[in-house]
Amino acid sequence: TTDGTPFDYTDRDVILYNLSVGAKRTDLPLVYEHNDHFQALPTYGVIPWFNTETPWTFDQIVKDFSPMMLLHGEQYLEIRKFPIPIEAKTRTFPKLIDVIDKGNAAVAIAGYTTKNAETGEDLFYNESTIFIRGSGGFGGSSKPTASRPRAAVAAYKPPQRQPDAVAEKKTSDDQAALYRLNGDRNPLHIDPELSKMGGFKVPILHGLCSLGISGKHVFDKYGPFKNLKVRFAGVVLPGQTLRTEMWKEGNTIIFQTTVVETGKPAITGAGAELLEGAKAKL
Ligand code: HDC
Repeated sequence: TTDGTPFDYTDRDVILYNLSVGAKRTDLPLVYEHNDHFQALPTYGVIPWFNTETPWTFDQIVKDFSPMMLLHGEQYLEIRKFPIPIEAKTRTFPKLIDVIDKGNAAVAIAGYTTKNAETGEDLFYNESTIFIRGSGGFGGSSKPTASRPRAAVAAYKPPQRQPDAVAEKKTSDDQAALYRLNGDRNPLHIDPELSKMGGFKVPILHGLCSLGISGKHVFDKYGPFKNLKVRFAGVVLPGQTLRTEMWKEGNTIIFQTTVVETGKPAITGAGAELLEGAKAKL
């Protein structure tokens, strides 16, 4: 609707989110609402837009759409208000940006502006790229046609040198079961029968969970960032270990995330621009 889709959250949602991307009970600013520095991780901004009603459906914009063939391809997040409120009533306004025909697959890109429902000010802006296997060949352009924010399409490439920082997190076997309580109840992440239909032997981890874990690695080392962009380059299974390699180039942290057990990439082409004047320590 033109009024946007409402999403209200409280400190409970913030704590659940922080825990679901790797915060520990000892990270008091992330898990304890009475801590003086209680805060949402910057990547909490990928939560309020998620269940936004759109004036389009995938059936209308691509061929032979099947929900189990849909994968999260890329995500761009911009945090437009600091500090992130620890509770808020929000409304999100969607727009379809581009639909690309990759032959076998279709790629759909949409943008979502999340506003504070009470003040009208922008809180977050997201651009989500969805990769739909088997839905290409509808006669669309094979290259992007829309103009997009610079940081959303930046070609982040790690420099040749060794990473400036590395962090690892072993996900739990129950990681996706926990993460879905943030709002993405896609059965691909919990239901073995349906994930098999999508081509996966076991339910896979949410792309946005890997984004949150990697984003926390960047945050732990370098502090808050004003935007972040990733490509989900390979599937992650709950229980696997994610290793984030980071390079600081000026005000930008370029990073990539690998599945330690297999050596395969999970996140590539990723970067975050740091919030100026912010400090690394919680
Ligand atoms: O990269 C492959 C892959 O498997 N990636 C991992 C996907 C993943 O695990 N995502 C997270 C889990 S799914 C999820 O969380 C769903 C969630 O519940 C719902 C999300 C959103 C809901 C929103 C509601 C509105 C794969 C399969 C994506 C691509 O691999 P290949 O088919 O081998 O492709 P490749 O031959 O490498 O490239 C073909 C063309 O596609 C482009 N491309 C590749 N990976 C891309 C991508 N585009 C966008 N995102 C990606 N991740 C390539 O550039 C190439 O294009 P071109 O031919 O023009 O160079």
